[in-house]
Amino acid sequence: MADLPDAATCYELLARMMLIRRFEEEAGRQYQRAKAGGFLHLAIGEEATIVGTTSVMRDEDYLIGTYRTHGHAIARGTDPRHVMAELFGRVDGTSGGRGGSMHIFDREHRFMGGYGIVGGNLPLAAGLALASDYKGEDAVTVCMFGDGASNTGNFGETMNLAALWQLPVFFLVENNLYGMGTSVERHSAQTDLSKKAEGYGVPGERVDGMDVVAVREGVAEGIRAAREERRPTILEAFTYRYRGHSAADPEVYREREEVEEWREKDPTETFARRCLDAGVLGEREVQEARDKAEQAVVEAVEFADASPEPPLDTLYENLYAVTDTSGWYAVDERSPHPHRGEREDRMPDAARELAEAGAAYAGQPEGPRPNPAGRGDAQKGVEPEVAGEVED
Ligand SMILES: Cc1ncc(C[n+]2csc(CCOP(=O)(O)OP(=O)(O)O)c2C)c(N)n1
Ligand SMILES: [Mg+2]
Repeated sequence: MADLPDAATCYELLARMMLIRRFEEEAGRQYQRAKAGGFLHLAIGEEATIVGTTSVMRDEDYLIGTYRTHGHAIARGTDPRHVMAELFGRVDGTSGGRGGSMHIFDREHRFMGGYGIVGGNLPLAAGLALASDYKGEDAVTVCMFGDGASNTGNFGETMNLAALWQLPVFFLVENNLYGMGTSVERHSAQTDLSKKAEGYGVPGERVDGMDVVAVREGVAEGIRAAREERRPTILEAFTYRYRGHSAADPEVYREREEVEEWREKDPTETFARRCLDAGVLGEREVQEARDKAEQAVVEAVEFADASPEPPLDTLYENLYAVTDTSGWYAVDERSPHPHRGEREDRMPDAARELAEAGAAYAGQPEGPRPNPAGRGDAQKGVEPEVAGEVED
């Protein structure tokens, strides 16, 4: 077992883990009260993996995660009040209340999100690392993702480029044994996830993700290799989420006994006990960390509750408009009524129209292809385009 660090560091690790635990419990409670909308994925049980990782990062380093990242942002230094306000959809949230639980983002603390697409953060992590390299910066990007995400195409593509371009990136798989309700044995042919990127040139190790000190040591080495040797590596941390995948999960895929077994390894309680037994922390300090966590979370809820909803007339702010006619611009121009092709009961008509137009065009000379969907005001409906007509 890895040695305990000094008392101040132990206190900090414990206090962070306790804060995240309390925050997550409260987030779950507020969700039940319908204060937070959308989806809610809690990381209760995964605190040692989160805090162990961030505790050895420099301020200049980047962290990028998944949709289970309230704790990651807090561990990185984001004010819990702003995280809670984001869950509540309020203006003082980290994304002005626009992102919600899955899209916590804090550029100041270099926490780069918060992504709902499983595995979607992996190529972005490589991009961040490439940017650091390009600019001659020392920063390392730490990319955290789940066991399920290791099955995505993004995983292989990212590992390949990370190794090929010797990017300053470090990967951490939060292996909580399940991707939603599917166990690792049922979703991954290679169950040793630390080996999964080896063929791409990214070697890996495994670590006890319930032991904050062990995670710290493993991550410190991975970050060092990335920073000093431009050598990306992967660390598989074994952890467990005590709650369901999201707030709505009947948990029929696992036995109560299994959850109980992992509860014995509770990362905050086992670490507190270890610090006490070693005489590194006293009962008073442990209680103080608990009390401070409680206070911070009470304040976070009060703050979030007092923060206003974003005004309705700001609805179209902060959206991308890639060209004149795409994205929000088109939405802005349209009425709220269902448009052609949007009503399910009329889908066959719209589909037939498009198919007929396509069939009519088949075998025609080369040239711009008519697009029936792009003609006129879609609301009023359009006549099917036929062969010979050319888009203007
Ligand atoms: C590309 C994509 N496919 C499927 C989903 C639906 N989905 C949401 S979470 C999840 C499980 C991911 O599991 P894992 O990567 O192990 O992360 P964990 O939830 O355990 O933290 C799936 C399949 C999604 N969000 N994105
Ligand atoms: Mg998982």
